Amino acid sequence: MGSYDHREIEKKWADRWFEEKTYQAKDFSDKPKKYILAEFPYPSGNALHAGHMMRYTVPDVYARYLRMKGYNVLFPMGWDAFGLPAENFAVKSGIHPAITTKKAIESYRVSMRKMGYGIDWEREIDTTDPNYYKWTQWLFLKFFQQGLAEYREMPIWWCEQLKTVLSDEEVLTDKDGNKISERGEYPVERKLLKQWVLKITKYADKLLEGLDQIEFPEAIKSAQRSWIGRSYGANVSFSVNGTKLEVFTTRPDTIFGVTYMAISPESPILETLLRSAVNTEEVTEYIEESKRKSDLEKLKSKDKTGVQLEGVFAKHPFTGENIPLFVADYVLMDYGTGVVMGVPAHDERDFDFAKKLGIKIIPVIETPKDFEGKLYTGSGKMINSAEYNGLDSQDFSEKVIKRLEKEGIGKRETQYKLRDWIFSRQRYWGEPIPLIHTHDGEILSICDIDDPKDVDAKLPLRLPDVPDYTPSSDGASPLERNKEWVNTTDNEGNPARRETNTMPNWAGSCWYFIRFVDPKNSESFADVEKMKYWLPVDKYFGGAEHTTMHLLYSRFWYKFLFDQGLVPNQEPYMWRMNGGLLLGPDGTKMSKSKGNVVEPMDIVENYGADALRACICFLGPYTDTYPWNINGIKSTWRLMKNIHDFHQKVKSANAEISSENVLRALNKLIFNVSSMIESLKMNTAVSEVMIFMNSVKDSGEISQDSWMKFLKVLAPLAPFLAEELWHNISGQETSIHLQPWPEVEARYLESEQIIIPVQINGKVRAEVTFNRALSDDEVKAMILEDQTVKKHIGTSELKKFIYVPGKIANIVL
Ligand code: ANZ
Repeated sequence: MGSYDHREIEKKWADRWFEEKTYQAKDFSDKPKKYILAEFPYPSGNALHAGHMMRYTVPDVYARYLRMKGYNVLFPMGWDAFGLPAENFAVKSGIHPAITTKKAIESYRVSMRKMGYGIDWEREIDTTDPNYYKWTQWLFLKFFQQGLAEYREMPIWWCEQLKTVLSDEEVLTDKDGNKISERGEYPVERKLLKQWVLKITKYADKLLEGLDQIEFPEAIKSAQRSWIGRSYGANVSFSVNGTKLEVFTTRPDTIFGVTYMAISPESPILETLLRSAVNTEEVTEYIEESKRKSDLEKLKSKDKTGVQLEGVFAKHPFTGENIPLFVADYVLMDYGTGVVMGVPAHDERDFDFAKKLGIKIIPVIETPKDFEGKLYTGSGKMINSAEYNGLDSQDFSEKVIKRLEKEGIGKRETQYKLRDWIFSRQRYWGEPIPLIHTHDGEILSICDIDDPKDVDAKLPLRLPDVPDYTPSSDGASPLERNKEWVNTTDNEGNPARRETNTMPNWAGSCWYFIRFVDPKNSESFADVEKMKYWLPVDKYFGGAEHTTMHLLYSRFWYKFLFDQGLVPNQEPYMWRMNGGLLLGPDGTKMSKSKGNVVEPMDIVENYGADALRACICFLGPYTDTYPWNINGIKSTWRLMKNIHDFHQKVKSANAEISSENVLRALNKLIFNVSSMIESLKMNTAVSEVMIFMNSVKDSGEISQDSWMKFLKVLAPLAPFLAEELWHNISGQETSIHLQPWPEVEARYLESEQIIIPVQINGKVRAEVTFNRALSDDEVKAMILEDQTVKKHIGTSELKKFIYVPGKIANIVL
């Protein structure tokens, strides 16, 4: 062995792992399975970018560790390759997106291999591959068959520059309050267009309830909960000249405090009401003006605006009093009924509005004595509420609902903030929607999805290879121009037209984790038995930006498929962690214009992937955001070189046994690194390796056997170097990455005994003392055998057992 040459070592092993399929996951193996998933990338640009390094390195270290711990690990990778960025790049460069995408995928694949990710390459998938999107289309048709895909006129965000519809999530507000597209930052406007929607709202309750079954960080759960935004309340009818004006309220108890009603400027009711108003012109002007504002601006603005519909009044359902009507843009059309009963005494937005427009304010709930705010929005004793004075407001709320229902002027109601998901784009680079519009206006599937022969004959509906894929100036899909493709016939041979919209970016990623289980299946989207073996995903790593989009969309697909009996469980991902960002060396977001972009492949070339992996891990916990630090890579490169050079000393010294000091350091290393990787603290794992290397130099003799154990501990973090040295010293043919993880010898640990508190249903009920070196399963067995613990469990069913190594055990009954 010569000096440390990372280029030679890494090239050699990257190729061999690939040829030998070292990281192949085995279907139906007897070993316990672990499905570790890191969100697959969008292949654009030249190679992996810096952000990917964090996103994949930490999950890869974890997956490698689990493999050595004896699990049958599935760590797959693929390409989420349809969508806007590829298409925009194609439009700009004049190169067809199919070509640019293919090139990008190739370079991503190369850079992932260079990074040493332990991927099962046999399972690679590409969402733009017709063999893949055949099933994306089939799944869409399943939604269509079940009435969950609908063609509907929708108010949508339209971006003139991108010539496309954008979802709420893809629209941002700039510093001047204007709405802009997330991609490209172009202006966007509201338009009414016919769109395909998937009825995710039908799954709102299931999506909420499912959150209790899975281990997602509380921040992600609460973001999904508020995105879904379930509110309980009632719909109440107010009558206006004989017509009904219905409102949704979460506070029926404030009904006697209603002093005005406010209607959204977009409400269709206004057309009728305007006829009775005396100031039609003024109101119409206001309506026009409000079209130019975004929902967020209308809701958030402290400066509420509105105009009264003069000469028209609503009748209070209980008192019969006349209530003035206003058009006000803080009332949104697509929430509740688009009409609000104004209770300025107890609702902040109503209060601001009433103050501005001089509307009277009637408190109906007694303000508690110690209350200091300007406006009491809580519950309490009813006042100014006729015969109900003195009642508790929550009891009164129930009474109001009962009375409304009895009198037929209202009913209990639940509302959601979640909107149905617009599932079509007027763009070229996406999955074609496999539907036709018949000459008499019917919409039909192009195949019978329950007939395998028909499916095979008609799907995939290929994206035609068109020379001109630029968006049309009228907003129609570019496919519209391809008359040969568009004009088709129905089953009876009558002329029909193909649907020309394509699916959104998110379609392919809604089910890719299912396909990894059985990527080459041509008869179904995945084999049932394979799904039963591998699913759900055990650990899912990804980006925070996907909390309310991909992560919610794919849960929705999975729940729907479960209801159709097509997948084996109710939740796709048992556990989730969002990764932080890697910033430029200057601590700001990496961007080409700022010139602070770190190119991972340059670093791999200069310092090696092992050093880069260790450096990334060493930066800090996965969930945090850090600036890139060049000194970090220098020091991890030195670490690799030290290990490499020390290896040769160990080999030539050829010691029979290790000194006590070495054995103590080694066992501490094994113990600590195990628990650190298990709790995903790769940063401290790297520092343990550094500590070990420092101590072992002056700790006396180190045997080859001990050194090989050290190499195994190093393997997940620096897979290339560990492999090279392992083969050099062990004389074995089999990869180090397929060796068992070394066992801790407890007698060498400084403090052998540890005490672990045991929580049962949230309360500490016992403390159990055991040897540090026990495996997690042994610890579990010991805890469940403990007399005090047993007593508390009694005959209850054990729902969950969580053990945080070395810290705490949690039992849920
Ligand atoms: C009267 C009232 C009194 C209300 C009170 C609240 C407090 P969440 O909790 O977010 O679901 N609302 C209903 N539809 C609306 C719309 N389209 N645009 C804007 N606001 C709307 O909010 C429900 C409450 O928001 C409803 O209850 C209604 O005001 C308002 F002390 O009715 B409430």
